[in-house]
Amino acid sequence: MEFYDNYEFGMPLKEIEANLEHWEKTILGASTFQELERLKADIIGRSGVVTSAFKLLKDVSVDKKKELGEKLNKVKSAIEDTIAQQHQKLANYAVSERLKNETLDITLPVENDHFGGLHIITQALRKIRDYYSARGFLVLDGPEIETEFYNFDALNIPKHHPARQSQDTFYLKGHDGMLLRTQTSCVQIRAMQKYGVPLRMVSIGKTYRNDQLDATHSPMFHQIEGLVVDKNPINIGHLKSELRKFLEFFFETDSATVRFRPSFFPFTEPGMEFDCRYTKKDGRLIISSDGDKWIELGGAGMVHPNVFKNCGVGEGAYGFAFGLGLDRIIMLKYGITDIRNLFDTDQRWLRYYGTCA
Ligand code: FA5
Repeated sequence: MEFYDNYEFGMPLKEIEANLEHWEKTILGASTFQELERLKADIIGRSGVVTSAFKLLKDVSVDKKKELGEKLNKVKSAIEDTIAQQHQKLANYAVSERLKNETLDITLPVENDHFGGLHIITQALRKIRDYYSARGFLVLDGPEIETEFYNFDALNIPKHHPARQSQDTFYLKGHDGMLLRTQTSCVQIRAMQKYGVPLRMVSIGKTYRNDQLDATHSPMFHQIEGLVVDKNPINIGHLKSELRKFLEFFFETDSATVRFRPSFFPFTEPGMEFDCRYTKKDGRLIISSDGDKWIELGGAGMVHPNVFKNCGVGEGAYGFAFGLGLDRIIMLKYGITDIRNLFDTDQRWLRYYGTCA
């Protein structure tokens, strides 16, 4: 059955194209950011009509795939442009309304005695930096605006990899090959180029992905990257023990159990994801070897030989790398169920988590 006329598996392309004008009109009529976000999610979001149509392309004959893919991409970029246009219009309107109505009486007395403090992300980030620094790791920063070489090529991520598409990566308009880094793994490459082997480093910082904002995903989030390389053999046992020690430190427990599951990252061989045992108590998650459940925490693996080659590290190097989402482990530790809370400015919430003094 042809995708073009296939009504059984969602909205067919013909109907998508016919709907474009209507969608554009609706978008240009959106009067709030929420309405705009909802339209974006419904049309080009993760489960949006257009995204679902893209997924159907895999069942289409090869020669049709190119033609239909191009048509769908045209619709998608028209929708993206219209959303951006309306977003700008709403933003301009909001600013001018605010300026019209805003008056500030600086003679009013201060109503409370709360002063700013460190956000829990900053607190966690500093604690983790201190932990690794005390254990002899270099704590390194890397640029958030990266090149395709450091974010993808040097990490052995091939040109056709889906993560490279603009659906996942924010590219910088007018700056060919420049992007907002999607992972802190690029700092591994910079570090090996600069310091060579042996090397023990971590890097913690902001990363960006074109992900729809929801309870567990944010377009900007933080990652922790670790790398240990040496000329002497290093094996998966070292990796497991390193992760266990870190989890015991971060979750303030003296018994964490780590388990590996095979997974694929182009820059590791073998690659794996790691889980940790836990139990739930009073709505909070307690990491413990006695736990009856497993929670997934991040990705890891032995450094792929191509990565060593791409960094100019000679033969005979061994090493492991790991990566975790900092926001996610903070959420687990404090029982926070929505990542958006981390980026809100609700004073009551911030005070509860010890962020305001
Ligand atoms: C990576 O990014 C790999 N660089 C990790 C790695 C490093 C593997 C070294 C092997 C060796 P992944 O795409 O799975 O892997 O992301 C790692 C973590 O980032 C996830 O487990 C998750 O906790 C977090 N994460 C990913 N996307 C988001 C998002 N949109 N919002 C919040 N956290 C996210």
